[in-house]
Amino acid sequence: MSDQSQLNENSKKQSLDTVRENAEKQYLTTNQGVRIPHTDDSLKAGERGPTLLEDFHLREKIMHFDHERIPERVVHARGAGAYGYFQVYESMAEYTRASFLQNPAEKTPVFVRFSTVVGSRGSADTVRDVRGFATKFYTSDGVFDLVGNNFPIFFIQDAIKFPDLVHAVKPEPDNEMPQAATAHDTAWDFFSLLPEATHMTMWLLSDRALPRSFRMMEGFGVHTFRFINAQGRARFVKFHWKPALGAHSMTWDETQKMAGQDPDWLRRDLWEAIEMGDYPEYELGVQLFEESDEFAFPFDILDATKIIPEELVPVRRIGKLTLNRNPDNFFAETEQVAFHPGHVVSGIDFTNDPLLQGRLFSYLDTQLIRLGGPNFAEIPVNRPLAPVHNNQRDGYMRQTINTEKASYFPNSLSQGCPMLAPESAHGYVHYSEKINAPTVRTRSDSFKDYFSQATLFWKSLSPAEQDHLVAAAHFELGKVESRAIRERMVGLYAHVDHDLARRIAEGIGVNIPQDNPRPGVLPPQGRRSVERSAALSLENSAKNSIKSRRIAILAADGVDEGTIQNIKKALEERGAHTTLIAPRLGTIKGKSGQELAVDQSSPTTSSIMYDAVFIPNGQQGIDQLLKQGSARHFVAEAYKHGKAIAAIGEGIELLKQVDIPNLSLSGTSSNGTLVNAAGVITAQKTSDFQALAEQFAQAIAQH
Ligand code: HDD
Repeated sequence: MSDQSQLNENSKKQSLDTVRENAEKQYLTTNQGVRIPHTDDSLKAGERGPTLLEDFHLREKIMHFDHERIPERVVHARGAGAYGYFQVYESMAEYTRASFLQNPAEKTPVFVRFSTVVGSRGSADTVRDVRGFATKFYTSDGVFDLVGNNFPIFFIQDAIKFPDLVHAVKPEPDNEMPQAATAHDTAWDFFSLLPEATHMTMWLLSDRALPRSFRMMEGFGVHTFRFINAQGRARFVKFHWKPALGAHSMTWDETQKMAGQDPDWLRRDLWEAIEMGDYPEYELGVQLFEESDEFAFPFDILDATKIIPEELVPVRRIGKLTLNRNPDNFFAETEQVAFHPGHVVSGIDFTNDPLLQGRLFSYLDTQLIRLGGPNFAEIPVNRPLAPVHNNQRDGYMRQTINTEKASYFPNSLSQGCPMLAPESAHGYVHYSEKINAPTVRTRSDSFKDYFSQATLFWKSLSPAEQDHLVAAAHFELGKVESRAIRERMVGLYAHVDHDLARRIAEGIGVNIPQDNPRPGVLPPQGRRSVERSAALSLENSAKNSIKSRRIAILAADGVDEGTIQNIKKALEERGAHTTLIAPRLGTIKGKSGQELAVDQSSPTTSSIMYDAVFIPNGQQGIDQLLKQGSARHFVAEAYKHGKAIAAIGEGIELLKQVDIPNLSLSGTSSNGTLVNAAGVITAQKTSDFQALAEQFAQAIAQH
């Protein structure tokens, strides 16, 4: 039975204390606890003789090592996780009886795992891909898993197509290439033959597939679920995660370079942010609507390839997720965490979305092969905080020691326990939906409008986002060898928007097919719909803060240390982090002789790892930087990627030496600074520093 007062933010952490191990001041032992005095040589018959079978320490050490690996997840293999808590803003009792959505004073512990989908465990973080956003709520009524993505829709409408989808997008079977990429023939062959995937491919080609950070990424439950309140009344609900820092992306060029320079970029960003106390935050949003509105929209609410535009059903923000603790052990926690959309709690229920229904089957299966048996719920990270009592027994790696004689129900030997929980004791009662229908293997016509929402997405993007999407299509489809596949894809995009198809076709050597019948059906007329949706464009995302942004300060012996201290102070006061980059590690000497500690040497870092660049004054220092190709490259590359750049005094000289077309560096505004349209800010005089710092911060916030 649940007792909410027992749970708090630290409940999960405390529950893990019993299994945490720390070897500080302890002796080395075998797994049987036998102390070991020597672990560098095996037991031999003579110094140069054969190794002996009786060396149990050697045998055990090698045996364990030989079995360290488990199968990686068939999809979402690469990921990073963190613990935190969720807190609802006000009671949602009117809509749901879910215990963790009742009491604003209660903090429900959570574990979140972010992931890429296609790549294997060792692949790069910044590839073009969907990102997983899976949240495990350890509620007082049991575990609720919200297993979502950073896109609000999916490729396919029915789970039976999932193996086909994954086979198509994974590396090709003959040579296992390319890794973590959809830019190849089998992926686009499949998409080109499956019009229902067209909407999702547009998201995949958009900047959404290149998040700047897991902390700057939206999340979506994708399917329509149900909320059920204590009176048994149901409403439909769609789940959203809205990041406090807004949703932001990298450029394609940055992500490609990052895949080589720091393949762990997103994982590292999450880890470091938590270590530095920049706790990632996301608001939980819900789109709630009445059951009577099931057929109010021009699309089917059971079709996972459709969004419900926020203009039709607004997103109500109902609570906040805060991630504040990194795991202690990647394998034990992040690798062994097992999510399942079927892990729901009283007050949350499913709908007949055929993609969701298939998922309910799949996730338990996959844990059996991945984690080696049916007892994976006993792995510490997976254990609910709500008590577990049932008649399930045995199996590989069973941890629980059940002490009752009876492991069946009904029984009298254990006084009928564990006893059945009525609804009043938070027993999970399934929503009772009346179904009277023939058995069919078919797709409802209401799922067959494949293009309207792809058009909505395209029209809602800003011109710059549209350009990026077209460029991404040139890359992805440019890698497709089969001309017929490229042509079919352009044929599908022609049904989304003719201009889009024409622009894509131009870059991939094909024409829009002449004979191009539109597959599917047109949407029903006269229902509530929208032409554009502001929430679909990243340009409308929050741009009011530079919190946790990374700013590079380029420096060398002879720069003005006063300016460096001032810019560090000005940016750090606003929550950003600065990195002093110099030609070598150690310290540099400022123009007044003061020593400054160098954070990174130029060979070990690059502009793609920063959100903005600052170039200080100080003639000698700038002269030194000018001699360095790497400093010029740093600034030129930052400019190319649209980063904010600020230079003061002699620092402007470095900007002038960088080949930046059409960049005017002459003239000043009334406050002494010059703000260039492309986010370059300069001030000739150090007395104008304050105005420069203010404008620099504003430019960084614009992303
Ligand atoms: Fe899935 C993992 C999200 C459709 C079968 N999925 C997985 C993860 C996420 C999603 C975030 C990683 C969880 C973790 O971090 O451990 N999946 C989705 C979303 C979908 C979706 C948002 C559509 C709306 N998935 C989907 C379908 C099927 C699966 C239709 C099968 C019928 N998914 C799996 C899986 C995985 C998985 C094979 C691999 C590892 C795992 O489950 O634990 O069972």
